Amino acid sequence: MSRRLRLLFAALALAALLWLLLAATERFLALTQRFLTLPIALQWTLGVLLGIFAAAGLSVLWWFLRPRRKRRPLPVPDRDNLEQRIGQLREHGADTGLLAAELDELDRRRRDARLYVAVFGEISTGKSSLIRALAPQAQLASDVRGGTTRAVGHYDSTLPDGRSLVLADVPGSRESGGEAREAAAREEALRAHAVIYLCAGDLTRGQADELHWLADFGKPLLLVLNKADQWNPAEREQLLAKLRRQSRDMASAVVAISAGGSERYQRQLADGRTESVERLRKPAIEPLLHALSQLAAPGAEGLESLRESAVLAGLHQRTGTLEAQTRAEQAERIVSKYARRAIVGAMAAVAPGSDLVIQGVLATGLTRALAELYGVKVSEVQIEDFVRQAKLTLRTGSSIVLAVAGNALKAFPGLGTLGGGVLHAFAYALIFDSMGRALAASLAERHTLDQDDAGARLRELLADAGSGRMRRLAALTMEAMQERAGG
Ligand SMILES: Nc1nc2c(ncn2[C@@H]2O[C@H](COP(=O)(O)OP(=O)(O)OP(=O)(O)O)[C@@H](O)[C@H]2O)c(=O)[nH]1
Ligand SMILES: [Mg+2]
Repeated sequence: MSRRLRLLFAALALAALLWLLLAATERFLALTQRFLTLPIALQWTLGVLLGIFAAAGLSVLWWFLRPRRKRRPLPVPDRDNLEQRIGQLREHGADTGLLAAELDELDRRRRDARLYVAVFGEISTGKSSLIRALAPQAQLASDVRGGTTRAVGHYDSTLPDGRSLVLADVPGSRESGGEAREAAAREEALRAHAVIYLCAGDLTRGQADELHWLADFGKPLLLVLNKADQWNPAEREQLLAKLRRQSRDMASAVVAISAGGSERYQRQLADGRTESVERLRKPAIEPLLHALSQLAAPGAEGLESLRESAVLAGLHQRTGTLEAQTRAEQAERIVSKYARRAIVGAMAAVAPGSDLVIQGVLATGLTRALAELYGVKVSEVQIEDFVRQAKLTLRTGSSIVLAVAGNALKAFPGLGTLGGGVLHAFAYALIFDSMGRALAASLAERHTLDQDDAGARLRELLADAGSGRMRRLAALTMEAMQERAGG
């Protein structure tokens, strides 16, 4: 758009605005005049109503613009309840060693009463270098290559105010393929009383997420910009201001430091040759020491309850994951058991070429067993409905199931040697496996027997001929048929 045209539009908009303003003023004056002519009683009523209206408007505005309260940490589970859940998992054969060890470590550190501070951040932000600056006697590896620190290490350090700390050096996060090390780093961060979050520039999306994650657990945090030597003072201030905005309500202080690290330079030798030398950069960490003193002021005991809450909240999540995994494994065993029974039933009752019909008793038993596993209450009517629906689905999907089974027979020649009826046997393995998996997934996600959801999953699974799945079902069919022949 040309400049002239833009000017014209601006002038027109201004004129329209002025006209609106005039009209509004005129209207306001006219209304005031009419208001004054009203009887006193009516003036009061109208005045009060207008007052209420204005107050309501203002409070809505305040609600939108009010300063946001501090982030609320995740709810903390009750320890007894957590121990009970872990005990139940153990009874079901789950490996709860790590969860129990976490609880032991929680108690050990409480008795120990030392102040733990974890240095956390992405790979190569200078965590190990910072610990070397804070604990000069410590032996730590650091390197330009990311992923230098492979395991959590603890180092004793003393602050200038005489307070002693245990610093935890952890593997850097967000290393590709380093998921297990990252999980170890996160667990250590939750175990510490406070966390120094190290970055070396403004926060990426992933780093901001990490910071939020720590803050959600109620961790006392310092956000520290390392490698400050790489920026000039103006850039550094700009970065710090941005980091303060990004970490509002989360970090109790944001400071810039230079942890040191090493640098290479070329040295001129007397004979004219040059050689490359590595030397340690001098650390400059005063602002951090100051912030750390303030953060550590309440001492290990003062920060213990926050630490305990964070560890328990972390354990609650890990227990939940293990519960889901254990239930999924149990569901798998149930599904296999019923699929096997369906195969055996098919061999006994189905003549080759006859239609596929879901064996009602088995389907009902499968549904009931899975509902019980997922703690979902289902009535007989609901189960009957589900089985009826599954039968209908199968009636229209029979040809697909038989086609999938036929292909499996070609893909696994071993199946063919089992003789007549194997096509139907495999079809029933596929049907019960699909029904069980559809139900289990739906129950796990919805916590109720949702016919539509389970039905949709069933239709999808009946047609799923993934090679891993086919191999598993072929093995199951073979096993069941051989067992039947043998026994
Ligand atoms: N310029 C500069 N470089 C630094 C500073 N601190 C550390 N470095 C360099 O950054 C690189 C990584 O340092 P490390 O201490 O290994 O970093 P880290 O966070 O422990 O790395 P991982 O253990 O791999 O996650 C090394 O090359 C250090 O020399 C600093 O203050 N300034
Ligand atoms: Mg390191």
